[in-house]
Amino acid sequence: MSNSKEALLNRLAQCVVEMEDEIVVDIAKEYIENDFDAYEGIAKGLACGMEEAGKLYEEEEYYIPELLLCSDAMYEGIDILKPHLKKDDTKESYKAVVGVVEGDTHDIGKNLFKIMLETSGFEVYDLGRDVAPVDFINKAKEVNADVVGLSTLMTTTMDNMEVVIDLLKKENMRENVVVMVGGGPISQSFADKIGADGYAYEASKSVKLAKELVIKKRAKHKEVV
Ligand code: B12
Repeated sequence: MSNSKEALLNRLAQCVVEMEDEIVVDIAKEYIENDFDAYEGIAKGLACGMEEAGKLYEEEEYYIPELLLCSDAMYEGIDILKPHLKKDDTKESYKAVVGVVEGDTHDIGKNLFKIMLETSGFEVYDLGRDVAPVDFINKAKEVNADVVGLSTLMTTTMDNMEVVIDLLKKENMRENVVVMVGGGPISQSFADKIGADGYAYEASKSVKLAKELVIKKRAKHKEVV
């Protein structure tokens, strides 16, 4: 079989869809041995496979057990690719607090967002899933975070993003942090409505934006001081 980059990316995605948690390790190793970019392997290979698995669930071809096996395969692949991610050697240090909002336990997208931030030079504090609003605030305060990244996959929990933003305002912290939001039901218009700073449809597209927003915020802060 061809081992072009495109072919290997397709096979990484296919392994996730087909729950191949052993073969995915071999393909990921082959991908790295060919000197292909690990970041793309995750974003354009494994993550695409997980998105495809999500579609099969919606079409009732897959059920919960299949989905969990798909995510196992995705994480096996990530374990091989992650050590090969090129770290951004920026001199600036950036800190992000990330988590899935209260009531929601879907964390695959949040985990991808976290990996993308880490490769881009962010120090990431991951609060996990089903996180109470006050926990975001406390952690952001403790580490002096530049970014608070909120994820949710459910329409029933998306309003908890606004609760976090309101709490940041109440604690006089809103001007100091960039709030990024994302996940299935989130859109740019929802992000605008709740007063978030940034939204991205895909985790891989969000990191450049996160950095730009932090740089802008820091510059604004300097002007004020
Ligand atoms: C996998 C999955 C599960 C897994 C979750 C495993 C895990 N550890 O995450 C399991 C099987 C456990 C599960 C459980 C449930 N699920 Co479910 N699940 C899904 C499914 C099929 C795929 C989600 C996924 O992982 N996609 C792949 C990832 C890579 O995509 P993503 O999360 O969207 O992330 C990408 C972007 O959104 C973005 N992103 C994500 N977060 C962030 C954050 C920031 C800051 C940024 C910038 C970007 C970003 O970047 C990511 C990569 O590009 C979706 C349907 C779907 N197609 O989305 C339903 C879905 C989300 N689930 C749903 C439901 C209802 C449930 C349950 C309530 C079912 C039940 N009756 O028990 C429970 C949840 C219980 C709870 N309270 O949390 C519904 C939600 C409906 C709604 N109200 O909106 C959905 C939409 C299915 C449906 N159509 O009914 N689920």
